[in-house]
Amino acid sequence: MEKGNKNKGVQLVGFWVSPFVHRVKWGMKLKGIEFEYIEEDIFNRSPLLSQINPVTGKVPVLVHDGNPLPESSIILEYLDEVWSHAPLLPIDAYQRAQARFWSKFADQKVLESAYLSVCSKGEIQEKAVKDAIGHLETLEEELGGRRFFGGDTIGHVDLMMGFIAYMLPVWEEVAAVTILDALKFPNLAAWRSNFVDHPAIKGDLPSKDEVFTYFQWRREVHLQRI
Ligand SMILES: N[C@@H](CCC(=O)N[C@@H](CS)C(=O)NCC(=O)O)C(=O)O
Repeated sequence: MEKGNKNKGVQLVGFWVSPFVHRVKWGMKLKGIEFEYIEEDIFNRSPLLSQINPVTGKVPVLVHDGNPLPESSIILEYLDEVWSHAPLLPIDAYQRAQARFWSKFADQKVLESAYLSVCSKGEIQEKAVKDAIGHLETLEEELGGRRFFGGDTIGHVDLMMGFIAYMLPVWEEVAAVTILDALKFPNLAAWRSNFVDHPAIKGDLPSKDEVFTYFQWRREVHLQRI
């Protein structure tokens, strides 16, 4: 391994439709980090994944210089520390802490309720949709008229929210619900266009038809278990 070249020995183990994996891919593209992508079958875990992420067995896992690191938000922070150019998190400590707060909000509140609306029906689905809309109201206010949550450029919070831009519309279609109504959420609707039109994002989105088919199947599997 060549010393001093941070781009040597960078691998990302992922799954094509995972919103968590896309966050990391986009972060690496924004920073211009070269990496080898290794597709994993999450339904039939490979010995490699069991070896590099024995604790949760989930993707993404970044492998840098032979060192594995799971968890999308932690990987994004690691990218910022090792490849400090084009920072994803603000430099100011308070703003950085604020960004971490919103990233956690995206992960724990928005994503969970939005995904539950895909995997449920009846009252549970109604509540999930209501919760997701409530969380978007909070985000709409937080974003205001800014281009991105990161200001003029895509940052950590935008990457963590990225699923809203490209996956939520498909989830809404699969579940026959409306969560991000562009008339009700003009700031988020503008952000969504800015995000998906960004060169680092645009070229790295799975096809809508394939995403639709995948989540339609996921929905059926979940509904059969209820
Ligand atoms: N909190 C994790 C979530 C990762 C996650 O849930 N990954 C899914 C793919 S979308 C996975 O690997 N699932 C396989 C499993 O649960 O065994 C992160 O942000 O990286």
